[in-house]
Amino acid sequence: MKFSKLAFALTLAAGFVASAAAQTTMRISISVAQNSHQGVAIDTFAREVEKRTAGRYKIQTFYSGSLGGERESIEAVQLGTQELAFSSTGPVPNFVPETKILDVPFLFRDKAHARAVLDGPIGQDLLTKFDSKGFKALAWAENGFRHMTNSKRDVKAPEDLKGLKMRTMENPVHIAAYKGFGIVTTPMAFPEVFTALQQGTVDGQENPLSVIISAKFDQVQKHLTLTGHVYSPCIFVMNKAAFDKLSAADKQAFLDAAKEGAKANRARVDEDDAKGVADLRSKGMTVIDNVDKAKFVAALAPVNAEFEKQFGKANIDKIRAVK
Ligand code: EAX
Repeated sequence: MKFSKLAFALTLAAGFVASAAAQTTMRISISVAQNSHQGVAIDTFAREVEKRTAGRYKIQTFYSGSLGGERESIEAVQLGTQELAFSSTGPVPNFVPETKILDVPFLFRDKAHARAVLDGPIGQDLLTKFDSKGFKALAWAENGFRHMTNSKRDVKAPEDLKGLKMRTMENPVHIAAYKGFGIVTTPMAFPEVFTALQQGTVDGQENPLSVIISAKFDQVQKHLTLTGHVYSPCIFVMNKAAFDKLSAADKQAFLDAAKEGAKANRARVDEDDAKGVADLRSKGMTVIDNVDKAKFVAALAPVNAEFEKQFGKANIDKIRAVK
């Protein structure tokens, strides 16, 4: 009797320990809808973390800015009130200034170039810059090449952008660049953008096809131009202390899960880019898909000269030179 009681108590205790471990829950959020390139990223990440840690870690996923916009989530991760976030680099320079260079317009030739830079020494070195700011940056992922939409007119040449009131991300590089086009810039968190477009607070916004589609901006924007004016990276960030607490094997599991998330995310961006224009046309948008890119590049020459001064021409050239 005594023995079985002890055995029972031990079983209970073991069960308690096991279930306590299984109950380590962490949160990750995105500002866009679940049915998106970012939803795929965090859903894959959550599944992979659970699988790779045998269920000891559970990742709760939050979508559509339900825990706040990107700046707020990154802030929460830095403070440790939220363990993880997946975000575009839009608000990231406010926390890790070294990442600013990635948002320079017309820096990347195409997605393959951007991915090679982010996955190569330059991108991997940038990930380490998060450490001293209270973050562990797990992996780069992707938002995609950004394009302009508005409710006023077809934008066929850079002059057509002059005077358009556009929502921008809370990113100093974007704001400076779009002012260079003559755009009236209105920085705003993403969760407010749909309503701002609907109510005419702003005329337009710019985002990759993946975001335009998942946010249903076609319902409130008529004109889309494939300017591809800037590549928008995304990143998995984790609270540094929360990461440091993991065992070595679990750290690796989180890093690998983020890589899997990034892979699924990039594949979805490719899919959205392939189908996006036809999809948005079928929903009534006018799509200008044949702009003279060189004219847009030329319009930003003075701003780009500023960026070269600010970030170092050598650093910009080093990124451009990656094959
Ligand atoms: O990360 O704020 C933005 O325009 C971002 O591209 C969007 O939230 C997806």
